[in-house]
Amino acid sequence: MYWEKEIETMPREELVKLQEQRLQKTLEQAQKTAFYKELFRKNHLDPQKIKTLEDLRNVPPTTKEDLRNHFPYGFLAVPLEEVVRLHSSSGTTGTPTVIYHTAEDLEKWTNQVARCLYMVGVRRGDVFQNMMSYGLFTGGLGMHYGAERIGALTIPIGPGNSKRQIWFMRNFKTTVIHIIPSYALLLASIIKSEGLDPKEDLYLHTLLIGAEPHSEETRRRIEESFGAKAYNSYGLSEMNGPGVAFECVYQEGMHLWEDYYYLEIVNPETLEPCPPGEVGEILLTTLNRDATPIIRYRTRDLAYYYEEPCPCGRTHRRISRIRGRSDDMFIFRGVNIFPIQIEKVLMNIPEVASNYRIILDREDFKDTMKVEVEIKPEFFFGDLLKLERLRERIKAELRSEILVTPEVVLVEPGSLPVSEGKAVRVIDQRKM
Ligand code: ADP
Ligand code: K
Repeated sequence: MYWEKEIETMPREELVKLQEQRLQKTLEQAQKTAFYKELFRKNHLDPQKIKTLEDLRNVPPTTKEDLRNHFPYGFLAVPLEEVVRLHSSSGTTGTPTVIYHTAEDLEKWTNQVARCLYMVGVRRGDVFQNMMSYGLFTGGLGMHYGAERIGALTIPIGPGNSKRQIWFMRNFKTTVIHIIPSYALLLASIIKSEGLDPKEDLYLHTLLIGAEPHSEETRRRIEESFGAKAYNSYGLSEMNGPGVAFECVYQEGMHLWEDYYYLEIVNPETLEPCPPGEVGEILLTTLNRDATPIIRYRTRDLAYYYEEPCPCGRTHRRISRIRGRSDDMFIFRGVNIFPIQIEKVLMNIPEVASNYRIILDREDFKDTMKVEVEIKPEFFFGDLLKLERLRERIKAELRSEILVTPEVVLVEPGSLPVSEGKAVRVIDQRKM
């Protein structure tokens, strides 16, 4: 039932000791990076005096902006010859945030993912179809190696092309899939439209769902449609990717692997620690990685942690489902998007007036994005054909920035509501 019993069920006092030991290593590595060397100096911090996790609270948190501003090598702690792979966060263009891995880092990440999969019953003999995108996105390769480590037959099919997915699932008798929750519901409806019953005509026992927020109700619907178990999987590329926290078979919170990360949940305004049960921002410190140490990373993800031990016997603390984000990033079909990316594109197009809004919705289990754009009067009341070309151009430029194609609607100047306070740009009507 455990992949690594000793570590997974380690008494908490020992676990904390292990964390403190590994923190030393992280700080040592951090000192080799341009970014942290400067941060310690500026804040008069002597990393050798940071012994406990309490001391760590004196170190200012690291943000995504920091990672971006110190592109490409500001966070690199090993000689480039030791780096064997890099990954980068999805949905953000311009300067990416890059995470480097040594061979040993990858080995540890593989183990971390294997631990998650084993926990929910994936075994040798399973057929694992990975419907997450391969490439820079960590959901593909990250899960892939973990599944192979367990010995499951792993199919690196990637996302999309539902008919092909279904063909593979039927012909190779797929038992486990890794999938974005919104796509899981869509896939179930496509299976039904092919005249098949996802409960009877497939061989699935487990779905691993992650990369975007979803509710307990969505999970139940997924489980009912497929007649299989669905487990919540949380991760982010800055902290490796999948494998950061994962549900056990009790499906009540996700175990965050504390031998890999130091977990803090803080008030996003004051950065004061939150008590168990109170929602705050997740801050993570890497404890088991050499190439890219990151200290107190502001994930912007909101969740709370459980204090009670889990009946499964694992001692690593559980976090709740992600309740939302403390910034304005939204996640559309698994891709992270900041409204500012859309704004940047629109404001570069001379015909576009100053107001726009983004409407997210869900139709037939499929997420939709509509961008309504006010057009300057001299262009709006002109040639219809020109207007249609303008619409196509806006669509194409948005696509190249955010990597998904929204529906674009051009509207009369002054027709979109203006808010009195902070502009409301994103209207999210998707029920989680
Ligand atoms: P990934 O490549 O794993 O999507 P990214 O760094 O692109 O990693 O995106 C990570 C973000 O995706 C997280 O910070 C979080 O906002 C969101 N996310 C990932 N997994 C989940 C999950 N299980 N529930 C809710 N949100 C999630
Ligand atoms: K994501």
